[in-house]
Amino acid sequence: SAENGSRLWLRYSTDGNATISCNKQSPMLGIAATELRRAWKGVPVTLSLQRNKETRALGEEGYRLFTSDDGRKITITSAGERGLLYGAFHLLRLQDTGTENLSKLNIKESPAYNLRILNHWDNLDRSIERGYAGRSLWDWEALPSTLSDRYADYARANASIGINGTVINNVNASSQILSTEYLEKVKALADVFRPYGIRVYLSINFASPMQLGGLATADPLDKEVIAWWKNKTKEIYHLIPDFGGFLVKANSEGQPGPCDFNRTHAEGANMLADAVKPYKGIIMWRAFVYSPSDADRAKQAYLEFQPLDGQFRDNVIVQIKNGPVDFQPREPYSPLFGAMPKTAQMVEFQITQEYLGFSNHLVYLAPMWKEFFDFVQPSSLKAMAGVANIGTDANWCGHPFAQSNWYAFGRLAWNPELSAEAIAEEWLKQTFFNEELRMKNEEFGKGNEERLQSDISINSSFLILHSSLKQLMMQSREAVVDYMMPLGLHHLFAWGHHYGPEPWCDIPGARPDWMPSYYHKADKAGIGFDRSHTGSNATAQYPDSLCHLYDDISTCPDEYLLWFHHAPWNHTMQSGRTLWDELCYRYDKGVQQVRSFQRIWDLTENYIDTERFKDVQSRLKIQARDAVWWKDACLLYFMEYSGMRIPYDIERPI
Ligand code: GCW
Repeated sequence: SAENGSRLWLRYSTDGNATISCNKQSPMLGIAATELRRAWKGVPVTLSLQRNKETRALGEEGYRLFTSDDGRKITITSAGERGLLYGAFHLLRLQDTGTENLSKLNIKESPAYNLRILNHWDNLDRSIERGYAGRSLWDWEALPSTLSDRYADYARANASIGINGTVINNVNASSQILSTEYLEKVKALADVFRPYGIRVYLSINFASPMQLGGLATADPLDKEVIAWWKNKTKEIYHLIPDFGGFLVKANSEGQPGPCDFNRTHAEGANMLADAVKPYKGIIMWRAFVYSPSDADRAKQAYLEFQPLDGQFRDNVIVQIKNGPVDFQPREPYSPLFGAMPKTAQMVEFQITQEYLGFSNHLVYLAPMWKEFFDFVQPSSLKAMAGVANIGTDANWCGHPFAQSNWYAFGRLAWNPELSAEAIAEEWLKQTFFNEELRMKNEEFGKGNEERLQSDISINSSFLILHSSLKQLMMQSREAVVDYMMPLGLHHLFAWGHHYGPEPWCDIPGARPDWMPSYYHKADKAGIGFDRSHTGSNATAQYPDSLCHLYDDISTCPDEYLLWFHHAPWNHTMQSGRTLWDELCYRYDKGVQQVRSFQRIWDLTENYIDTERFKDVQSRLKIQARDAVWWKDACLLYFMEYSGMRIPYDIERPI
């Protein structure tokens, strides 16, 4: 059945047997208590809403979770209802992962960010831009009168990992979303999400006053425009009193914005910020801007936004993608982070795998997000947003392992200090190796002692498999970098769909910055984009120490080499190989790794339900074929420039 994937990481059995009490009643506390009643098997638990010094210090969403001295009861206490909800899910997670001594709990938690937000690129016709898991969950036709069960399931899953906001429509926004008809539908969703601690936000089209309001302009300094937004905001808050605010993509990829009226991004953002201010709303203003111009695309967001530092209202947050180009398998971090000390900033990660093999490739993204935090101090950010990978597919995300990316996003937004490995471990235990499977494992063991003894692969058993799967997840991001775009290469994708390789793509008349050759710049002399001082000088946007490191070809780390330099084919790499040979080895390594993932996965057959086993197995086949496709396409193409041979110990192109 579709059961298996649909339960996400919340697979715990429903034979809870403990007494659960709560010192207050509310819809949210009711949810927290019900979760515990259903599944908690242990000493009584009390949910205690309490405002004292300790709970206030932990904040409305923080909590303390502790066992009494005699070990006979557990208390979760918080100053806010959401804290109790998160505490309840925390306790269930501990039970499900079996990682702690439940009789001696003393945990204090509070989130690193107050805003932990999913961005859905969902259109009103239920298509999803860059969505690979079916259609949009939001059934606009049936709303507001009919509510799908999945709305609450979605909210529950988010609450279990601490996500507390959702932007439900695409940043390429239809102004229709602000029509009264649609706002009533949005309200219906907000009402479902509210008891799970989730606020609704909307993406808006900057030209809405014209498109929807019939005004002649959308100039943010125009009186009528200002009044239009004020009225619209009032209408929204009347329907949804805890509405979160707006997300805006302006003057980017053809979207309207303040620059159309010769105003700055700050002027546009501030006008909206003033409209939502009385209701405590916020504006998330995206910095994803670039246009076909002489300036290197990687430099443009910085060039446009950095000079505006200090000009934004305090309820505006500039939302910046992790890298300076666009969600590539590996990018250096965007130098705009840290460059606007007087402006609130947040990071936008992409959970949906637009450039990472869609829902076909197994790629665990937490290592990539952690890499970003190697460069950007978590505390320098105000919030975290993730572009969702969720759709109507029975298993929500397409690939069963893509669920781990939704999970990891939530966990990191709660605590960016968690390691990618710890999160993988938690997720695996809850998703594949919970009680139900432990039992299956024991049963399998019973009649099969002999086989277990003799067959090494079976004998590798449950726990070893668990650690192999964790390794597989941990290696998966580096593998995709290797088979798609190693050594700092980027954007070699085929036109439009961003799935397969097309480094040779050349469409006459098309935007040059949408052509792979703009990025790889392969020629007889070498390959890579010179962003050093001899080229676009993008390196100068980085803080001094990194600027020097990246700018000098002899110190630039291999993984960013072709991002920052046009290197000669025989350039000596850190491994001692020539650039060309290293490129060949990396592509080959990526392919080999995916094959090793297949072998590891095949060992899980006896431990995992057939449905998910087969699903992952067949997707890994696609991934392995795609990896070969990438390797062959890129090496055969670049070989024409390098004029060098593919080393003999590497698999020949097919
Ligand atoms: O990653 C690119 C995508 C577009 C997307 C845009 C953006 C929503 O290819 O589909 O549009 O970025 O982030 O605005």
